[in-house]
Amino acid sequence: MVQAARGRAPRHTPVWFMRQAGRSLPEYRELRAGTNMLESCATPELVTEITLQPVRRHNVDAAILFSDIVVPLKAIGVDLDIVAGTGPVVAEPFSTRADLDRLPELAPEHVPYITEAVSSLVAELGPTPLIGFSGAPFTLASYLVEGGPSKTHQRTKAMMHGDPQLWSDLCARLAQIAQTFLQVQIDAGASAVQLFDSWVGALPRADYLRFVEPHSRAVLEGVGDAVPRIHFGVGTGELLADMADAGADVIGVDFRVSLTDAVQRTGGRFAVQGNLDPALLFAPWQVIEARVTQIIEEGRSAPGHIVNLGHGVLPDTDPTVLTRVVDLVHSLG
Ligand code: 1CP
Repeated sequence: MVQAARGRAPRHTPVWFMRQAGRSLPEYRELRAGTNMLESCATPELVTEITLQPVRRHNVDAAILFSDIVVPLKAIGVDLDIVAGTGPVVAEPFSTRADLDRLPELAPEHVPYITEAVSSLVAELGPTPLIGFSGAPFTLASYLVEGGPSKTHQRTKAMMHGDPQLWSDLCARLAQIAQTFLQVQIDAGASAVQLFDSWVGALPRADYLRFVEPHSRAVLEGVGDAVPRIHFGVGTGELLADMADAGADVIGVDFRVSLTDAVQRTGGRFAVQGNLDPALLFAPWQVIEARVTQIIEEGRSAPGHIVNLGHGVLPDTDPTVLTRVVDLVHSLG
């Protein structure tokens, strides 16, 4: 996985799945029963076991730390919870300059359980790389400003355009938090990192360049190139070149853009990750097989290709299908 991310030719095309740990696995549901999500994320033994489950079961080529993008926000004292079936919910959404006072800088001491979980995982995983991650400033800001998941991002866009200085100061603080959160995971032994700007596809390109790119760049350039950096968003076909240029080594591609187009749009200079539609895992096997084969073919035009979904595993996915996809990718060489 790391070889592919660096644009070198690995022995075989690597594969892992966003949200590979989680509700699609019965062993996860069993382990999580009775423990709330944020509590689980702060318990290194649970994090370690949940992170390892999909590696054991599917034989994927990378583990991703079991955590959440709001974990560092909770760690610095933001009053938020992860509500089952909804996602992150912020008790008092951010709207004014005074709210910045509720967002102190993140220090490694705020997240000792992350250092502990990553260190224990690196020891357990042996040669399998561990991917660390963080939410990107825009996606984190969206949860803080909207107060929870949003389809329209209306309050976020209103702040961005209505008070650009406040927006910029908020994102600069979130960039510090994201960079530190990634650095903690790198320092503890993560082999790669992924910056999730899941919802930034909601923006037109001009707004991305003006209001978001400088902050995401600060995060990616801030962590440097000690480990490969994957930059991912959903619905970002129009932003791929800019997201790649923001300081990524690998560009995450959702399922709306073909890998051929993604490679062309990023000038053939970046490794790509993706782009199987998670919903397609519910289709007959022949359909999945044909699509995976095509994605691997198209990925050969990039300097490196990591097979993944275009977004996270859907909760009611049959996990045996995921294992079959891994076997197929490995058999295709
Ligand atoms: O296996 C893995 O991929 C590691 C675990 C992981 C990751 C990478 C979780 C566990 N969350 C995340 C990142 C994350 N969290 C993202 C970026 C990835 C993406 O786009 O999917 C985002 C947007 C969130 C926010 C979030 N947390 C949501 C989405 C809500 C929305 O806005 O639509 C949800 C549902 C959560 C809760 C969550 N995070 C993770 C799990 C297993 C769960 C479900 C917890 C539960 O309810 O029991």
